[in-house]
Amino acid sequence: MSEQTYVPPKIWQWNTESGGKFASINRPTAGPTHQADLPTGKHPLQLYSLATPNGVKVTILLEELLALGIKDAEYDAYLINIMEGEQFSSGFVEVNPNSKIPALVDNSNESRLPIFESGAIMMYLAEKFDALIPKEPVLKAQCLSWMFWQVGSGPYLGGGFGHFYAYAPEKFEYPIDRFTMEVKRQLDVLDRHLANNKYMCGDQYTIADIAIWPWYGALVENKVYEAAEFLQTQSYKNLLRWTEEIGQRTAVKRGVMVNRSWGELDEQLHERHDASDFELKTQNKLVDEKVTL
Ligand SMILES: N[C@@H](CCC(=O)N[C@@H](CS)C(=O)NCC(=O)O)C(=O)O
Repeated sequence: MSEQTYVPPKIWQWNTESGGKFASINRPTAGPTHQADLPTGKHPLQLYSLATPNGVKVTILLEELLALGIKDAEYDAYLINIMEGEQFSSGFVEVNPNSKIPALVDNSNESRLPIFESGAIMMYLAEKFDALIPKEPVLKAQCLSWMFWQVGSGPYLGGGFGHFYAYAPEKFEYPIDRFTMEVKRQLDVLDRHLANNKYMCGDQYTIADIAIWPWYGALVENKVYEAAEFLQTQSYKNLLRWTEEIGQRTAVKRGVMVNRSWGELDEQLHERHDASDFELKTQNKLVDEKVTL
């Protein structure tokens, strides 16, 4: 146990110096901080996002729908820089009062439809285009059980384990122990299920796989938090098999590039408006273009 014990005051005060990676954007109030409209492109679907695990759930799904030949799933994707506080603009808050990416606007209905929460966006798109979600009620219920498992479990991984292991200003044993225990339990849940199932819902690749892969696949492949050794993720063999298989899909490779603003330049597609952008508009191409102009 730590020698220093925090005694909460009678009334909590906002301490702007609390530190941690997200200290500059965290605040205890909602609502816009500044006036700025969101841009709008030519397609009915407008996505405002960033290529974090929650963001790529939606871009992978949209790329999978397009790969199935569903042309109406064409979309414009705009980058929201959360470290610069763009999720607090008046335009973004109007679409998502919770100020978190991803947020989607569908202009194809009679009136403009803003949707937020990655799970709600995924269900909406899968049902709208009648794809990647089972039609039959029993299978659909099983699929949604796993999708909502991710929505409920993910915050223990990201906001709990990831925050205290990788982002907190100091390492504290108690929260790291608590969330490591929970995350290892979750990895075991997935590993046991995938021992007898090709995908999360049996033989069918669905939105449940697309919701779970960006978080748990990235964790076991050491792409988030640099915690693979600490968590001994190589021991979850079935989860690794599933992670690798999904990572090979063309739509998944495309989806993870959209709204990505870090890493290799040829893997960053800041905005996506057309399928050709993957070949023509990645950051390495845009940088080359500037050099030759
Ligand atoms: N439950 C939400 C979580 C979304 C979320 O946490 N988004 C993060 C990035 S992964 C974000 O926008 N953070 C900005 C902030 O907290 O100000 C969902 O699944 O859509």
